[in-house]
Amino acid sequence: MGFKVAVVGATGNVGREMLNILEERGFPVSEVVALASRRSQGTEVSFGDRTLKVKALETYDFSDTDIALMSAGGNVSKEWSPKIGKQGCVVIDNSSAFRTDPDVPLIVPEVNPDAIDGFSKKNIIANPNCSTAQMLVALKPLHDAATIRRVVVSTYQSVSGAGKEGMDELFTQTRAVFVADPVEAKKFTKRIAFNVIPHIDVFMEDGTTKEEWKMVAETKKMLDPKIKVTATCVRVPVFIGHSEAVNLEFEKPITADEARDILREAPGCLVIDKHEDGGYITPIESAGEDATYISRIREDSTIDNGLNLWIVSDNLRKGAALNTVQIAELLVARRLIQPKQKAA
Ligand code: 11C
Repeated sequence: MGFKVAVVGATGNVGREMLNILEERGFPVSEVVALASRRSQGTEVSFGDRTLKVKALETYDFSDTDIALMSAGGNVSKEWSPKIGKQGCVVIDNSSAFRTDPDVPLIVPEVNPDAIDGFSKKNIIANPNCSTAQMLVALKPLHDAATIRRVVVSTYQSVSGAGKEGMDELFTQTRAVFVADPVEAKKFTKRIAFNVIPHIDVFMEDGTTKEEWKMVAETKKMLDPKIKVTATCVRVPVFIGHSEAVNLEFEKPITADEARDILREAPGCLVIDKHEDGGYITPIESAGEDATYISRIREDSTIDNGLNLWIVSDNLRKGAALNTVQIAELLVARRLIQPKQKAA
């Protein structure tokens, strides 16, 4: 049994990673189609040892395609996902366009797999923001054990979250600093090389940024609407891997040792927490890996039932492409989708 899968936005950071992960995990495909906007038509992308020529999204007929993995930005998704869904192709969308739509499930398979059942209303499933996804992989088992009341999170987000242009800007600015050329900021609002920027996505009316708002709204939708969340999202000069310092207040007592034992058994989590030099994870070690890493697990004695954690993951994988492919795997495992074209 194989599915016809289209990757929309196949030339971007996340689109390329989706193709890698489909191949690496042996997702049952009958055919893989790489799509992007008309101006990328003809570009070549890799799928395992094969080369795919990119086709134009605008002229592609989705009627015999089973699954579309979308990573083409919010505006493209708003226009195309409903049309693709109406053609009977299930869209798994990596943008923020449909995440808060009550008729669109927002899924991290380790967190809320059962919520996928409602997908057929629009044939769209949303993939969360990268910083929320990795945080919830770690928080879900702790919430089940001791009920989280409040989350205070500060993020340290890599430039790849802003796409290839973000990565190019860090590289170019770093080189410019070394050769004493003028440093130009285009993608980011201030210089990112040898700096940090407390601003990701647009500002909201109350002074938070949309990235911070997403962490609140998506946590409530996927984990528990009662949890209070406050976030500060910061861009740092790291190419791949988002890090998060998380302070948690629980309803019930939970020790650091108990949390460590729970997280060691939890799906998708890998605990690296030795109380010695280097006994913790940094983003550079998470790049190219699937796990959500948890380090620096310790009690916070300034509040009742408080814990601190350091959570790191590859934002292009668990934060985006991997989670999208895992959602597709969930659809298949639960027999919620059948290939349109039967094998000959
Ligand atoms: C960043 N988290 O690091 C963003 C990228 O809503 O899917 C993903 C934006 C989103 O810039």
